[in-house]
Amino acid sequence: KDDDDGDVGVVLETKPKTKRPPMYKVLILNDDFTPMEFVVHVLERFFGLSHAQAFELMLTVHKKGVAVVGVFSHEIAETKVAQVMDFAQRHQHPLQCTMEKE
Ligand code: NFA
Repeated sequence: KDDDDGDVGVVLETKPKTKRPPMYKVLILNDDFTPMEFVVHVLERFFGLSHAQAFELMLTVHKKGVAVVGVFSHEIAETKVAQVMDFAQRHQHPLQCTMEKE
C-alpha cells in the first residue's frame, strides 16, 4: 500500500518569491578643487546628514577617493545624482556624483 505508485517522491519546494527592487549606491568622488565646505553642504542638503556626519563622510571621500553616501531605489538614486551634479555645476565646482547597482 501507500507508496506503490512508482513516483520518485522528490518534493519541489516553492520559495515564496517576493523580489525586492534592485538598490543603487550613490557615490561621491574626490577632486582637488571642490571646497570641503561645499561637499559638507551637499551631503547635508541632499542626503539629510547632520553636519557632523557630513563632515566625517566628506573627509572619507577626501582621503579614500570615493565613498557611498547612500543606497536608494533607481529613481531616487537618479534624482540625487542629478540634483548634486546640477548644484555643483551651478556653483562651478567639478564635484562628481555617480550611481551603481548594489
Ligand atoms: N579634495 C577636496 C579639497 O581638498 C575636498 C573634497 C572632498 C572634494 C570630497 C570632493 C569630495 N578641497
